[in-house]
Amino acid sequence: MTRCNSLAVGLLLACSVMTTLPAVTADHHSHGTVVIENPWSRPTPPGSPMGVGYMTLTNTGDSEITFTAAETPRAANVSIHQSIMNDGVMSMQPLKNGLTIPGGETVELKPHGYHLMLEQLEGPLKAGEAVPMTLSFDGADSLKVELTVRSLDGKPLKPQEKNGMHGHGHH
Ligand SMILES: [Cu+2]
Repeated sequence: MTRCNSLAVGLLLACSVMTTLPAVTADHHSHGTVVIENPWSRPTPPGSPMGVGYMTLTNTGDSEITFTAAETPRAANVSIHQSIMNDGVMSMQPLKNGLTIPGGETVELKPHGYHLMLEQLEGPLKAGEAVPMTLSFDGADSLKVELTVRSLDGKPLKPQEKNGMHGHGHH
């Protein structure tokens, strides 16, 4: 008898929770949350039209989101690319439909994998510089990040190898 009563109470509670939840969480389901870690780039040689962008994206929400686009004042266009190994040759292609990140999952943009392509650079990317970028998503709010331009070998910054510049102070 007591068992029946507690079961009935439990069902009642479950019902009342279920009827109130959708209204409360509607906003959370339509807007996932993305956490960006370690956004970085590489320096580019003078005259090079292309730069790269890497970062780790974590979808902390419970619904799928899609990383659709990125833009920066430092380049005319930014594409999301995928590197593919084909017969020992690395090539890359744009992800036309963006990069989908399931709820709770992390996707890493890194060398030889997914990456951002900064096209038609306004000028060379220099080691130590911060490149502002806006990331756009389907299913989440857009985000502003800054890509740290690392030294070419990815190690902490150190003085560049001098190239024919030893001697007197003037050039
Ligand atoms: Cu690329």
